[in-house]
Amino acid sequence: MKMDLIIKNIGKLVTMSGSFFPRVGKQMNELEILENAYIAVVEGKIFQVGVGENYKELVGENTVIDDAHGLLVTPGLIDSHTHLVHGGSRENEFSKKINGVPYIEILQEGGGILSTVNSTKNATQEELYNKAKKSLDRMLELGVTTAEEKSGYGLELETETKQLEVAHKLDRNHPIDLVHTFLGAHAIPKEYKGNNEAYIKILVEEMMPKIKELGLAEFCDVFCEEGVFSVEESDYILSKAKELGYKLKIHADEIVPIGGAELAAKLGCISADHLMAASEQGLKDMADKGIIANILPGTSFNLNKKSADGRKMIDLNVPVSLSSDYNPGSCPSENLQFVMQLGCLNLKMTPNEVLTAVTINAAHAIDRGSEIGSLEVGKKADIAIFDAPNVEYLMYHFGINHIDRVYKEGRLVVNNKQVVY
Ligand code: IZC
Ligand code: ZN
Repeated sequence: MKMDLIIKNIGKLVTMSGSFFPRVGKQMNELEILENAYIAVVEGKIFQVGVGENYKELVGENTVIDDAHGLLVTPGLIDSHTHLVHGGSRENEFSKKINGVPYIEILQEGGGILSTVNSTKNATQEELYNKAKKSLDRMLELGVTTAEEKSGYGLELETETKQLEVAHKLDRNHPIDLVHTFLGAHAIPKEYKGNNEAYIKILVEEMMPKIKELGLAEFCDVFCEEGVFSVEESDYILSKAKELGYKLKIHADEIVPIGGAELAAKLGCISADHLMAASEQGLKDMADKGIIANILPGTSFNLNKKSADGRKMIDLNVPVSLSSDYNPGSCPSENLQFVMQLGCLNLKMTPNEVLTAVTINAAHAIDRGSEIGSLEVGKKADIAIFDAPNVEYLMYHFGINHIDRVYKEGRLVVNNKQVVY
């Protein structure tokens, strides 16, 4: 069999192989790293991974050979928590935030998420598309080849649908693959202030079934937080979502420890996200059930809060993933590499653990563990080539983009740090 593409002369190749389940504990740090390696690709999938000169027999007339010149190669990065599609921005709240006004207080005054709800309602599909496309290009240039994206800036059917439709169109047209999440339970709309019950009724009885019927979202998520949706409300919404066939995610214990982690374990969510304030019991429950802790260190950094205790979670055998949480409020940055650097600097995770958290564990956090997240035979040839000698260097030299080039399903989509698709 002759290949479409062979990447040869790879200095260090992190395969993440052997990851049928999310990695936990020591497995997050113990990685297969091949030296003087190659990857052979046919029809967008990995055909062979090896070392030395064995690739030569796979070279045909039409094989493209890419010489990696000794660089570091990893699976394409996966950003498993973003609020990608939204209108406007919130720099008008920036000085308030710097002066210490809490995130939740800004929301309760009608700003925050509700301000982005207004901007998203007022934006056309085309405006939303162009803005989100710019963000996706940035992500791709940073090595991200798959991302999750959430609705949640409509809080009524028409705008939630508009957001998700834009995301589906981007998924079709942009090299980054998107996984879709319905987050109608992101805030109580201002028309329903003080009347949560009425909004939750519409959400559960009208919006969730319709979004499912239209095939617009695979996951359902809730912002479970004091002053937003309580544990009881989140339990009710997610239980209904499960009955409708959604897979579950939850924004849990970001600010106040109200039992979001415990609820995630009880319901069997695929991931619980944030967890800065999660209780030890909640984390133990998550470890027992194999629920992924999706930590968002960029948000803690931007809100000037202590990060979730990634080190402790790994030590408790909770599978950990890391994501950007890219959104216009608590984390206005698409930079997953910076998040990785914070994973080491603030969460005390090792560079290998961090890389696991943004590849194979992130793939499992969006239920794509059998397709992406590792460089193994039969998986998608989503490949990041870094201008770095080893994994440690990626985290140590912080604040810059280390990507040299990126392949998405065997197609060169970033070259010399710039999109070329
Ligand atoms: O727009 O503030 N935390 N939701 C929950 C967000 C952050 C997004 C936002
Ligand atoms: Zn979020």
